[in-house]
Amino acid sequence: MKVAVVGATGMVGEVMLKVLAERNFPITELLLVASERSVGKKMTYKNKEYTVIGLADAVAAKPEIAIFSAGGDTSTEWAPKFAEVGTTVIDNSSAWRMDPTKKLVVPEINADQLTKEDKIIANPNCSTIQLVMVLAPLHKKYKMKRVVISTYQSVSGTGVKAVQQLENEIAGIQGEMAYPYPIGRNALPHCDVFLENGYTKEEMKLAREPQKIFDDRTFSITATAVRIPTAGGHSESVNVQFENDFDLTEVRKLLSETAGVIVQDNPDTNTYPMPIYAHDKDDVFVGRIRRDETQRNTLNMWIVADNLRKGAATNAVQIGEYLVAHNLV
Ligand code: A2P
Ligand code: 11C
Repeated sequence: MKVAVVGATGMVGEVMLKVLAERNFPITELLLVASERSVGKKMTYKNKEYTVIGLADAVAAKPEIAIFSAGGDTSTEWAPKFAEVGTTVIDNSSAWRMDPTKKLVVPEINADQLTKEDKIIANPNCSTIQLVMVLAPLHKKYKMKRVVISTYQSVSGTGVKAVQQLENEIAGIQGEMAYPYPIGRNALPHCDVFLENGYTKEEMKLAREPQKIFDDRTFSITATAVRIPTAGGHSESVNVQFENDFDLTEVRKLLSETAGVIVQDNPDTNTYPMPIYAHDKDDVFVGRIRRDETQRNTLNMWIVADNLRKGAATNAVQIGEYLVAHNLV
C-alpha cells in the first residue's frame, strides 16, 4: 500500500508512525505530510529517512490510504481532494464524524459497515472510543437506556502546547498558556469550546458519537468533561442504566471476553485502571465494576485508555488494517 500520514510531525502523527511500524502495516511507499512549515524536514520510519512533503504533492502521488491527524480545517479542505483521486481517507479530526454520508468507525464494533465506496472514514473522539469499547457488549446483552459520564482527561488530548504548559508549571517556569487557567494542581471542567446549550463540544461528542457508532438512538448519554493534570491517558466514571437486569459476575466475564478490553477489578488488591498503566497500551481498561445501589438495573464503572493510542492512532490504523484485509482499498 502507498500510505500517506497527514500531520506526521504532530503529536498523534508521531504515535501513528509508531503504531504503523509496530503492527507492520503493509506499506510499500510512505508519504509523510505536514504543513508548509515542515516541508523538507527529515523524519525516520523503521530506520529509513523520509522528507516531509506538502498536501498538494501528496494528493498528486495518489496514495491508496491517507491517515489524517492535522486538525479539522485541514481535513475539511483536503480529505475530499484525496478522495477525488481515489484515496481512502481515515480522518482523526471531528470534521466528518457527524456527517450522515460518512461512517464513524470503531473496528471492533462497526467496521462491517465499510464498503469500497467509503472514501472518507471518520475516527471517533478519543473519549468516545474507550467508552463504546466497554459499552458495546453490555448494550448488546442488557440494552442501555441512559448513560451518565464524567471524564478526567489528560493534557495530551489538547496538544503539544498543553503538555508544555503542564511541564512548565511543574518546573516553575512562566510560559505560554494553552488553558485559561493553571492546569497543575487544578481540574478544569472545560474540554474544547463551550456551545450555546452550556455544554462543551467534547461533552456533545460523547453524547452523540456513540449513538451513531451503535446506529441506535434509543439510549441517551449526558456528560461532564474535565481536564486534569495527567500527561497522557483519559479516565471516565460511567453510570449506565439498562432495560434489563444484569449479574455482576456475568458483566465481568462478558467484558473480559471482549477483544481490546481488559478488566482490572479487585478491591482486595487495590486493582483498578489508572492512566499510568494504560500508557502506551492499545487496550481499554475497565474496573470498579459495581452495582449502583440507588437505581434498578444500573452499573458503575471506571474506564481508562491511552487517548493517543486506542483513542486516536491505533483505532485509525485498525481501520486501515480492516480495509486492507477485506480488499476495500
Ligand atoms: P506542522 O508540524 O508542519 O505544523 P499537533 O496536533 O501536534 O499540533 O499536530 C498537528 C499536525 O498537523 C502537525 O503535523 C502539523 O504540521 C499538521 N498541520 C497543521 N496545519 C496543517 C496544514 N494547514 N496543512 C498540513 N498539515 C498541517
Ligand atoms: C481532548 N478529545 O482530549 C480531545 C482531543 O475531537 O478529536 C481530540 C479532539 C477530537 O481534548
